[in-house]
Amino acid sequence: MNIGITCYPSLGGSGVVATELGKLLAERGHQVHFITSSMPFRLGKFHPNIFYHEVEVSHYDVFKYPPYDLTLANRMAQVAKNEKLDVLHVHYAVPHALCAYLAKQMVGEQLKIVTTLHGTDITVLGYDSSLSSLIRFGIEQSDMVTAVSHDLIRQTKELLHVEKDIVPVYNFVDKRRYYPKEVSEIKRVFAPNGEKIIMHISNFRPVKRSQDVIEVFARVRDQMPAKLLLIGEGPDLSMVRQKIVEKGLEGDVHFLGKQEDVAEVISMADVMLLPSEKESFGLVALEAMACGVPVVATLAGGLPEVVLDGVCGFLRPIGDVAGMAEQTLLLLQDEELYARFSRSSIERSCETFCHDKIASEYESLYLQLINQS
Ligand code: GMT
Repeated sequence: MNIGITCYPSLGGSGVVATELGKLLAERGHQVHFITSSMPFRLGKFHPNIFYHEVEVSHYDVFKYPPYDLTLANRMAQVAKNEKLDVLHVHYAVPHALCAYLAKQMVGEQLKIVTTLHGTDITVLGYDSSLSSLIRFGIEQSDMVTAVSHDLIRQTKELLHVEKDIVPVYNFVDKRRYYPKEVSEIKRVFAPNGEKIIMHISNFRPVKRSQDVIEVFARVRDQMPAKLLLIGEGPDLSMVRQKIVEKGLEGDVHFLGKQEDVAEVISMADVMLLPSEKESFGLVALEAMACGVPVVATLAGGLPEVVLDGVCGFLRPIGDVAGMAEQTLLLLQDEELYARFSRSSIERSCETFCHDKIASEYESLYLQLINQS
């Protein structure tokens, strides 16, 4: 098949999933065309079946706002025609599903549009009355719509009153790259006396409730020696730094910024903390599980579909920092329980969220659409 993929190419779960999916489809012999504003950051090394088509926006003086969406739609139509795309798979409803709809009007019915909903396109933007009707339209006009969790499907239907069938397709993790790595030497750099390592990875946006990470860590740190590693960057990071100083935790917290080789970094952790308020899936939780790291998180969105409570980690109500601290301590202090959770996490990530399984699911959805016409 000839498959076009559009996503947000910078850091973020939806961009990671779209890029990794494209790479898997290329490995399976399909021709994959990325149509994005810049090179997706996880695209990596050359592959003969992967092509990159940059969307370059004109900056004419008459435009108060550069018309990115129109330029993207035009580029999608060009690539669809030139490369004879069978399917255009867009990740994120706005503006990608709408641009794809416009491209289809230019190219013709043979171009099948698959839209994958990732979360904030619905759970945040869906509340924005200046966008919600447009998001609904983009969803209804797609030939097929998938979402990364059952909870996201429920929320999409409730919030936007969408009638269309939405197919659940979970995110995946590539078990050839995500597994417990031997990192004892780098671990010693951050935890020289064998302290336990608690980790949080996010874009530090308000929905991640990163201040709760500090609250949980402070409670754990009161009971046992521990270090906190914070990975990623974002708007709440300065507030987090301030809170760390207020609590006198500077000596026990390390900021690692954005990281490329996440599997290696995650392998240093003993527990992954994800106290989010909204999380349609929680890719970071899955990546941690694949590396054998149990997750302590909230009962938010799709997280309970990923992290089985009491099996691969523990889930507490949003904001229950005392509960999350208690569960983290339980995991860190009971070796037998920890080993069991770690094993179950690896098993679940390899079975339910295996990269090959999910790539096959997308492949058969594309074929279903192509064969319908
Ligand atoms: O979490 C974010 O703020 C980034 C966002 C994105 O667009 O990449 O993540 C969303 O998509 C990921 C991939 O499907 C999911 O794992 C995240 O749970 C989801 N984020 C939210 O729902 C807040």
